[in-house]
Formats: sequence, C-alpha cells, structure tokens
Amino acid sequence: MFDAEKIREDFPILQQSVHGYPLAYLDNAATTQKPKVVLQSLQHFYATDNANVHRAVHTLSERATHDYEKARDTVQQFIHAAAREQIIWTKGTTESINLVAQSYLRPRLKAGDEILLTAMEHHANILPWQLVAQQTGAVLKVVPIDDHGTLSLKDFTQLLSHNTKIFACTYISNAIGIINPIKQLIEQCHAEGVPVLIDAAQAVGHLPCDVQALDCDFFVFSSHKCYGPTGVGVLYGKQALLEAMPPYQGGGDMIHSVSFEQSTYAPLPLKFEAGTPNIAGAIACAAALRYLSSLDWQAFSAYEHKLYTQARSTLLDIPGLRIIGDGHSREHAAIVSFVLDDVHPHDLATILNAHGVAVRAGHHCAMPLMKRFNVPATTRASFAFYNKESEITQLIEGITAAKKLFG
Ligand code: 7TS
Repeated sequence: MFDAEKIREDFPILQQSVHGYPLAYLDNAATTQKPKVVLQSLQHFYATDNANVHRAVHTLSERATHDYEKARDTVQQFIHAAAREQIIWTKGTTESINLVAQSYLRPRLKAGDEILLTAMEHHANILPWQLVAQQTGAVLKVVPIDDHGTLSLKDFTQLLSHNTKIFACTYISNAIGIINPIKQLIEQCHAEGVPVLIDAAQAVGHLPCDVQALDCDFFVFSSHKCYGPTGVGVLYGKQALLEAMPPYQGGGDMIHSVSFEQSTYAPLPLKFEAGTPNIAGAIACAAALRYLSSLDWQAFSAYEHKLYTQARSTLLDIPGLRIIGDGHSREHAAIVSFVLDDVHPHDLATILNAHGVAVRAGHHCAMPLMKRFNVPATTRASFAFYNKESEITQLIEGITAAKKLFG
C-alpha cells in the first residue's frame, strides 16, 4: 500500500493551513509541489557551485558543467532515450513545441500541407502550429472527440493522409484527464510516413515513459509538472531529425565558430541551447526525476487512480454536478473536470479556496475543448500521490457550501 502521509513529509509546502483549513492542494495539473531534495538541490547549486557552464576552466564552472551535463544523463535514462545528445534543455513544454514547429516543420512546409492535432490540445500544442501554418500557408486539421472526451479513431484514420506533415498529440489531456492511445496512434502515423510529437507534460510525473518503446519522433515535457522547478523543460527528438534541423535561436554556447560572414554550429545537443541555460533548474529537475525513480511506481499510480475513482464517484453523487470528459475506461488520469448547475466555476473555486482547497477554474488553456463541450469553463481537481482521501472530503464539503450559498 502506498503511504501518502509518509510521502507528504518530503513536501514542506503541504504542511500549512489556508483560511484556517489544512491546505488541500488539488491543482497538480497546473504545477506540482517540490520535494525537499529539489529545494536542497537549488540551494546547494547557488550556495556552492554557481558558475556559468561550458565556458571556463575554474573549479566552480567545472562543477556546474559536470552537474548540468549529468542532469541530461538522468533525463536520458528516465525517458529511456538512446543517446544523451537527444535531450535538449528548454524553458518548458511550450518552448519545446515552438522549437519543433519552427526548426523542424517550417522548412518542410508548403501551402496546403496539413498539421494534424486533436480537439483536446493545450494551447501550447495549438498556437505554435497555427503560427507556422500562417507563415507557410499550411492548414490545421483536428481530430474530434466524442461526448465522453475520447478521441475518435475513425476520424483520426480518415484525417491522416499523405498531406499530413506532423501529428502533434497530447499523451494526457490537462483539462479532462483522458489518456490517449498514443502507441497505436504513433504506429498508424508511421505506417503513413508521418512523424509524431507527443506532448507529455501531464504524463511524465504519472506514467512510465519510454521514448524508444513508443518510437515517437519528438517528446516534450516540463520539469515543474513532475516535481521539479519551473522555467526548465525537455525536448527529446530522434537523432537524425535533430541533426538535420537548423538552430532555433542564435547566441553563445551553440556555435562552433563565428565570423561576420559565416558561422558554424556546435553539435547536438548544444546547437539548440543558445545562451546561458537554467543551470540550477536543470540540475534540480534531475533531482526530481531521481526522487520519482526512487518511488514504487506501481503503488503510487494505483494510489492516484484510487483517488481519482473515489473523487469521481463522490462528485457524481452531488445533484446538478456533471463531469466533463468522463471517459469510458481505466484510461483516465487523476484529473476530474466538472461543472455545477447554478454555480460558476470561478465562484466555486473562490469558495473552495476559503475552505483551504486549491483547484483550477477556467478554460485550462484548452478553449477549443471547452467549446466542444459547450461550456465556458470547468472546475478541475487534479491529484498527485501526496493527496489524501480526506482532501476529497474537504473538496466535497466546499462544493456543498457553495451550493448552499448560490443554490
Ligand atoms: N501541454 C500540456 C498538456 C499542459 O498541461 C501544459 C500546461 C502545457 C502543455 C504547457 O506547459 P508549460 O510548462 O510550457 O506551460 N498545463 C497547465 C494547466 O493545465 N494549468 O496550468 C498549466
């Protein structure tokens, strides 16, 4: 059995009260909290090793470079990439997708080419493609979802064609928690010669991810959603694709030689890491991944699933409450998105906050998905392994109070 009480000792931020209630942090899809090992890693870097990387022979710079590059190895192992050169540090999922859109796709696109997305994408997996489509005359095609939030595989098959130049798909929907059958989608794309980008922002902290087993062409995620710091993320790509791509940004550290006439670039991965990177963030991200690796994944994912099924069934007992994207099956992450008759999500989230419960209300940066379900916004509770059953009770009590107030 997974011991959430024990795990909570690793997360100092959770030991606090909000408005006289114990904090129930149920906004983990937005960002997760950080264990002590991550906080200590940040403190340690700035207190003992702070220096720029790849540039100097002095001891601090050597230490910073060593730990920054070792952090890359940790990511490589964590997602089972074949080579460390395939791991590019970025600012986060958003920057990783923009990089692929501009550096991989843009030079390959011509007017009329198609970019295939799904109706459940986060704006970070829509806007970069929309921008490159506007720049080139390409068009976006969107795989619809059914009333349960499940991707229509029939439409996917129909929309996939020789005009498709990339399929970019979220592993887990941040707004409704549906888990997509990405292995099957990737296989189908490859059978048509279409490369695939997987937005794994919601997956990496909750599911084991193996980029070689998935055989995805690009795989992106943010450190802050898997217990690491903000401002740092990862782009994984197949080596041949990354090798063939021009740099995304120019600057220091990404060059081999520079003259005003002609410059040459550093080999992978530094070709894509212009400027001083988030050194402390990358090192602390690796600390978060090592922390995750030390846990029993089977136990914690079963525990997160139990929290989800419990939250789902107690929420469904509330009259006038409707879950959006409830799914058909077990293929659902520990995210519950719902609307309540008579109470606007923002009012509900405000009342919940007064009960110490942190949830997100809004469109969750998935406006097309909200439109699909004909709602302007939802209230979303998203769980992590440090959440407790008592926090579900606290959530339900807050909702009951809101219903009394507005009903
Ligand atoms: N893709 C998915 C599936 C996400 O959930 C998010 C962030 C992003 C991309 C963008 O990640 P970033 O780290 O670059 O910002 N999702 C959320 C959310 O659900 N609430 O706040 C941020």
